[in-house]
Amino acid sequence: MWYPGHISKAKRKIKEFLKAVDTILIILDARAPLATTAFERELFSGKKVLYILNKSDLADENYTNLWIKKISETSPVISFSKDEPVNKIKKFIKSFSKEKLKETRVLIAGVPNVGKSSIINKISGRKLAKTGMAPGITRGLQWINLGNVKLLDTPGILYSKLFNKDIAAKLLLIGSLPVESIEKYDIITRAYELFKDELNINKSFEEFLEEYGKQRGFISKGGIVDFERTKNNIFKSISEGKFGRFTYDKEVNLWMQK
Ligand SMILES: Nc1nc2c(ncn2[C@@H]2O[C@H](COP(=O)(O)OP(=O)(O)OP(=O)(O)O)[C@@H](O)[C@H]2O)c(=O)[nH]1
Ligand SMILES: [Mg+2]
Repeated sequence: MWYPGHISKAKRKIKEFLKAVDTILIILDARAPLATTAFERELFSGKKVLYILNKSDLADENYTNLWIKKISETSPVISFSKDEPVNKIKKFIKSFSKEKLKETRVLIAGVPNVGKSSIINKISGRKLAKTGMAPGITRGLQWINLGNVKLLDTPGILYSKLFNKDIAAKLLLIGSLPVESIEKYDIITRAYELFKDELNINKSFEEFLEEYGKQRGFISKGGIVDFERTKNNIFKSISEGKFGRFTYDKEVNLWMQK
């Protein structure tokens, strides 16, 4: 499974910086609030933890509301998307800072590609952190000053081994695992199953690939569909919401506050 070296380095760095932070802002993807907790949240035990269900523009609104209700039983949480006014996050962070006048240091954590750096940029009103469509964009830790709030952007982290096929499939569907890195075909087919259930598609993965590849003109030299290119394009498009708004984690009762 995809686990580039910068992730283990990032975990070591996060541990080092923990002493210097008061609050952890965990960014989850609203489409998969459970799968996007697939990292060592125990790193943050003893700290004040806030949650943001991000990319809510790509999730099913009814489920987002259910998730907010569930998570708020144990932790402060809001939903967010890049088109919403950033004041929502600023107010949220400030309402949990210990003393209004003192400096608050907030570490932003989450799996790859959930929008951590985009949030930092929105809050600061400047493009201070690099963002991008692929997971693994942020490589080092970076402090961003916002008056008396200091924010620490961190690279996306993940468990080093993802044993659970469903979790891996959901992370693929939301773009937290690069499709090119998935070698296990059963993860791809599981992801397709989850996706096909949302759209009520009645085709096998092979049929779907064939048809989509032809439509898009992804044809190799011999005149046959380029399955690799088609597959990569499909999963990228799904993760960017081009097929619609879906929530893959539906069982809110599985939420457990660690
Ligand atoms: N639709 C949608 N896309 C978003 C939102 N927030 C961020 N994105 C997009 O998601 C992609 C990843 O954003 P980043 O901010 O780089 O994510 P990150 O969590 O910092 O990623 P890593 O540094 O790789 O861990 C970019 O293409 C963003 O434009 C959102 O609310 N809605
Ligand atoms: Mg980043």
